[in-house]
Amino acid sequence: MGIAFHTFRVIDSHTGGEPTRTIVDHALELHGDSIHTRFDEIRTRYDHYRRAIVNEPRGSEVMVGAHLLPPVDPSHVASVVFFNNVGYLGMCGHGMIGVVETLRYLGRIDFGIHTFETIAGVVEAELRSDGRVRITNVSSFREVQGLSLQTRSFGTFTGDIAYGGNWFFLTQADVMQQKDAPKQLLLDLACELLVACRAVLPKVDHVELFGSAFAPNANSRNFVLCPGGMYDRSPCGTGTSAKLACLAADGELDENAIWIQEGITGSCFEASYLWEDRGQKRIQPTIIGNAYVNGDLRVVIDDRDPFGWGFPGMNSL
Ligand code: PYC
Repeated sequence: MGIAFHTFRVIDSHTGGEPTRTIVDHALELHGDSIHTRFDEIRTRYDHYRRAIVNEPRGSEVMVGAHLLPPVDPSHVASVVFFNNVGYLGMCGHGMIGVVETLRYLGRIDFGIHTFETIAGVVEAELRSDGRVRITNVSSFREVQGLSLQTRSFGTFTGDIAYGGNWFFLTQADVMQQKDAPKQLLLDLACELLVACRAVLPKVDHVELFGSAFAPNANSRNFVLCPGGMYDRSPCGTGTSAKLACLAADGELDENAIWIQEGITGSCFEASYLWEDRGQKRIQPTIIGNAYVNGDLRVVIDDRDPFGWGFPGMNSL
């Protein structure tokens, strides 16, 4: 009896320590005439690709995946649909920087400005000659200011809810002042905050804890909990955008001023914003970071393998 194998190519990269695995050559049959209808098709008919590349045993809960697809509107380079161990992301800042570096590695783009369709909107990316990537993210804003949340084990925290391509609850946390605070403690705190926040606003899917920076020149250090229960190793592009929206709304950061956001592993993004609508306090954030390609792999799925398409049934927090 012949054995059937499915194969496709993925390029691995990391951005400030946070991995992105981009599927670069698969042939999904998508018929939708917008990124949203195509996304519905991916979610309902091709979810096994997500599980296969980011879930165990081939992937891990830390990994973010990206479907690199032909653009709906040919003036863009590609459509990109980001996903993780439990579902899909409207946008992903570190992931977009990884996708741009991946396209450079493949020789598919040159230095300069390129645009991409994402579920959250069109994102502009500049591949710079200094090796860094600048992305201009989707419109970002603060929705709720000064929300107090009671956690089960850590007391009450007051913070903001803001959008930066994904939804965040952002708060200062004293424990972030400890350079070596155990990651499990930060995860436990952030998970309790996410549960409390979702009881009020179920659309929030990330939590961002803040403290003072340790990296030279950085303005602040964060710890970002992602929906699948793992933390972002980078300073999180959409989380940094949400932070900028809060700073702008509070008058704490001027248009075009540079904000250096340090992540929990010490890697940094350089960020700034332009007002999109000053009255509505909506901003257009810019994030600069760099990614490195660290794998060029052919995924093999053996039809006999019960976990070839990844472990099913992992749940979001
Ligand atoms: O960089 O935007 C980001 C991100 C979202 C989830 C993980 N990274």
